[in-house]
Amino acid sequence: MNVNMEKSAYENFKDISQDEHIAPGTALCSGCGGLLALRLALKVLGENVVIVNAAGCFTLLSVYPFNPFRSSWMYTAMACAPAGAQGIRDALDILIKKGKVKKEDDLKVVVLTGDGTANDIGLQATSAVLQRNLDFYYLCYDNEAYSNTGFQMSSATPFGSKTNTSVPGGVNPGGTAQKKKDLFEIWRAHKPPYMATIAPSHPVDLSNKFKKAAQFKGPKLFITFAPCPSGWSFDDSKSVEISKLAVQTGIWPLKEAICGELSHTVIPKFKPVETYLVAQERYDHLFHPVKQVDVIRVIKEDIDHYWQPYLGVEPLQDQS
Ligand SMILES: Cc1ncc(C[n+]2csc(CCOP(=O)(O)OP(=O)(O)O)c2C)c(N)n1
Ligand code: SF4
Repeated sequence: MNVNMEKSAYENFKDISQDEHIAPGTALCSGCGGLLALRLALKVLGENVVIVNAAGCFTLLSVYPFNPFRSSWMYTAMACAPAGAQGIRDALDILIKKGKVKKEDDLKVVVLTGDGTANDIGLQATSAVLQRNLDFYYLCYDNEAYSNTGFQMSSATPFGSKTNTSVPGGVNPGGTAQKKKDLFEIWRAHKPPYMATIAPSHPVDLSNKFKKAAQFKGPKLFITFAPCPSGWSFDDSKSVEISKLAVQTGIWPLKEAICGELSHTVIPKFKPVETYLVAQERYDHLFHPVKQVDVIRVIKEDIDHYWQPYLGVEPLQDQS
């Protein structure tokens, strides 16, 4: 496959379009990091888009009779957004073939889901469309829990954090005991043409990835870091700061895989991960009343284990 590796389309903030494809004043929380990522993504994708949105927080964007999008939008159950996308893609292809829709009026089909849908309840339908090589975008806003229903643990919830179903205390002072599922690698095993992780604090990186993805026919995955002031308990003005910390500490790698070939688009500064953890109340129990040294060490080791094969140095995080 020919990949256009020319000079990046976006070099700085000024290159990002001033056009807005989603209106302000929605029912989502102020400071929602996932919403910022969606807003930036739509600046690249444009108006000729149909969003297929599985049940979750973002379902509240379109509440009849109001709709903040310039584009089309369809609601599905958690389990079946990719199946909805398949139906829409097939219908568009048939209408274009019959001459009832002009080729230039074709729509990009974009599945929009939370991490609960992406990792758990909707995984089977996703695997099926990957195998069928459906031409679509998949944007998962990873707020690391089932937020819309009260912040319950999902399989994307990070080790050591607190959710309302993995409350620290008693025999489990460290909170969530399970490790986060690796959705990126699950997708990579299906060999889609384009996959990337993104973060709302890195809009130029995000924009370039959406631009690059447009060259590929087939499934295109985007997993965005999605700071959630309500569930993670931090001030809603701090979302971009927390997103930056996630990238700089190495806990949220910014990467892409083109036809399976992996590369990192930002090499972190490896700031101590504590700077990221202390900024959110969902990690308070790791520092008060007793510092959970063993849990913090595991979090640091996991960052090191992730990055060592690519950078070949150790330890990246101060293990003290
Ligand atoms: C099969 C099924 N189980 C449970 C629900 C209830 N439900 C609606 S939204 C939601 C949370 C979705 O979590 P996630 O995909 O992470 O998105 P977020 O809420 O974080 O935006 C749940 C559990 C549902 N709609 N369908
Ligand atoms: S609960 Fe979190 S993910 Fe949901 S709208 Fe609010 S900030 Fe966004």
